[in-house]
Amino acid sequence: MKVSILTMMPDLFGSFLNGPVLQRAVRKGALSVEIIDIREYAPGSFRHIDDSPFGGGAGMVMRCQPVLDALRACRKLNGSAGPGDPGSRTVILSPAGTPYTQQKARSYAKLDHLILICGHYEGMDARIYPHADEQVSIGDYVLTGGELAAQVITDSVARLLPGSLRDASTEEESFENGLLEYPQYTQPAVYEGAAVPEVLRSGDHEKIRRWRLQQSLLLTRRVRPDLFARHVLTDEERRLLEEADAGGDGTGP
Ligand code: 6GU
Repeated sequence: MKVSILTMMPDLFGSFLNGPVLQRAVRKGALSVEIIDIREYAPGSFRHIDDSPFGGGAGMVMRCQPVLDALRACRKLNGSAGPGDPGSRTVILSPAGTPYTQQKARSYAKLDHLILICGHYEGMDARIYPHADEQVSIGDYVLTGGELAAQVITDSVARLLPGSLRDASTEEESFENGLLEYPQYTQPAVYEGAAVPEVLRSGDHEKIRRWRLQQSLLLTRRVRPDLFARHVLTDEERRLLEEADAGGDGTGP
């Protein structure tokens, strides 16, 4: 797939593009990333891409013309159509967007072309938004611009592409089943008096599976009650929780 990132700050992407997951996906031919400098679409000697808002107020607003000319050029170059095109999606990054989730990452990973538009300043001219499919936010805090959000999204999509990761480990990790991931341990078996749970050294794969699932459930209930409330418990999961609440460790019969 191709990810096109429209930004006024192309320099912020240098080291990001050279990171291991992206490089691996690019080498495997699963991904290409293109950075488009919106400023190159602002004509004239000032090349101003922002202006003061109608109606007054502080700050600057991104102008329609440079953003939309950059978007149209990007679509033409990649053979993508506008909103509603099933193979491509145009996303404006904004703290006022809908929350970004693993589910969205999975749906973006199926696209041929993902276009990310980085917002800046106090926002964009409202006439830009209908040219995109959606607005997305990466969390309830305000960033100076959408560039970090574009990197977050590109990273989370790239690692889902076939061949990006060394092993096929994306199915068991946090969020994929609606739960946080269980705790992991490696050598040594005892570090500064802290021992690895005995069950993990038992070699009993079924016991280990149950213990991990139980730990996932307990962790999610404790630190993410919102996720836990949305999770539909299987019979086994209900049993494992009851057992834990009664003092068991998930390794019983
Ligand atoms: Cl996508 N952009 C900005 N500027 N701030 C954010 C955000 C995006 N998501 C959370 N905060």
